[in-house]
Amino acid sequence: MHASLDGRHLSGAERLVGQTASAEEEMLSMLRRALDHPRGRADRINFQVDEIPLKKTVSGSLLNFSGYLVDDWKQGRKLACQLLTDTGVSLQAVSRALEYLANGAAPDGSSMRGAMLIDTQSGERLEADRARGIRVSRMDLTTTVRTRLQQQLAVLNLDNSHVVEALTLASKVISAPGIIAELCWSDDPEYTAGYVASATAGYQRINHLKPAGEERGGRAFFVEQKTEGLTSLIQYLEQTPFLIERIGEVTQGVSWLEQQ
Ligand code: WAQ
Ligand code: MG
Repeated sequence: MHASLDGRHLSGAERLVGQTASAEEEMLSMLRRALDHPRGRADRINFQVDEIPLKKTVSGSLLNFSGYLVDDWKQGRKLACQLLTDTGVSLQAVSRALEYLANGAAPDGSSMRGAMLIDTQSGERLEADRARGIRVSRMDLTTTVRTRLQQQLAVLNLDNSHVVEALTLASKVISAPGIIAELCWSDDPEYTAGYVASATAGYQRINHLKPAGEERGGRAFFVEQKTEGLTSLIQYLEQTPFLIERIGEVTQGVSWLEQQ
């Protein structure tokens, strides 16, 4: 589902469902979501429905979820830098990614619609279109995993759609061959949280990665460049259905004490 208001993107959502009845139900709830959006009532709502053969669907697992609490976004970015370099991404690549995201990674200085693809060593940007970027799509949680995850997040007071969707997206991204880590923060002006994700450390939430009121947000996927090229990686991220059938651990945030 994609909803807009006055020609501007308002809300989007997607589901992988097993039966016609569930598709109907999900479409209704997406319709309501678009009409009751906190930023206004959508004046255009598009639905697209694709049949997906079960044998083409990859079965996935949720990343483990943990978090750090920092006092402000400057600390948050230092922490993100540390977590990313811990995964083997070069300092140069991290610095570049942070700078692009902070300044708006699209050519006009706004947020991109999708993600940057960044070489883990050189920090070079590899995505062909710097306004669109890479759009990760076709991922979802089974109903059982969704319910369980929401219960676990509710205990931490974190059961909101930002967290559930970001954890789902990051779980697909990190499952992709060649991707070492992801950095993300929201483009929602009042939502200051973001995360660093990797296969080894899981989804590490950071409560502040930007100042409140800031509209620029985005995502950077750090990729190890292999000779086989990026076409199949991009195809996987954008097209391959990924259904998360196994839950990860969910643990409470700890405060981060800067060591310098
Ligand atoms: N694929 C790739 N990039 C995307 C996608 C996608 N499907 N959707 C959004 N982006 C990019 C785009 O540049 C957006 O501007 C940016 O990511 C942020 O998107 O509390 O809310 O949907 O643990 O605003 C993370 C923290 C919240 C959640 C992320 O992202 C938590 C968030 P948003
Ligand atoms: Mg947003």
